Amino acid sequence: MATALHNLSDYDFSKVPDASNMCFGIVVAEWNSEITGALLDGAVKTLKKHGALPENIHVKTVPGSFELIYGAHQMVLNGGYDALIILGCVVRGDTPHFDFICQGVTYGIAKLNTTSEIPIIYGLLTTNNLQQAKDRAGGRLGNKGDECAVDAIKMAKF
Ligand code: DLZ
Repeated sequence: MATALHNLSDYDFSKVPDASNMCFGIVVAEWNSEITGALLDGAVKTLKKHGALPENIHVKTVPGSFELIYGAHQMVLNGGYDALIILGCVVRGDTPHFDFICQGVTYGIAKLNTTSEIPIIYGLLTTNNLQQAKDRAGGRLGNKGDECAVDAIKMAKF
């Protein structure tokens, strides 16, 4: 969780394994694309910083966060990945829709983690407003995409 005391982009570089022999899949939602685009930029940049080759980072887009489950499942079935990252942003609205999407994606990705042979890193921002999302997508609290990339490398090595 990002807080005033924890920046999502802060980590110990020396504790992250070399990623030059690893292959990553990223599924990114088009909804709130200003935010998810920034998350994607952060994730790709951080994977490359640790040696991942551009040709070993495969990005697929889906319409909204709910489709991240299907997208990740298809990438698992395609095979060839050491880890996957899902990136989405759900902003609370006036109806309970927010809760259903957040719960659905969280449950779906959690289940996929127990049934797949590779780890799937959870990069879903669930915020009360757009400003909270901006703060966590390269803003004052860092970039959730950076955090997901570091976690993907560590879990690929796990
Ligand atoms: C419908 C919807 C709404 C209201 N809000 C968001 C959102 O904030 N973030 C997001 O990624 N997707 C949203 N969606 C779209 C759903 O995730 C999904 O794409 C549609 O319900 C179709 O399955």
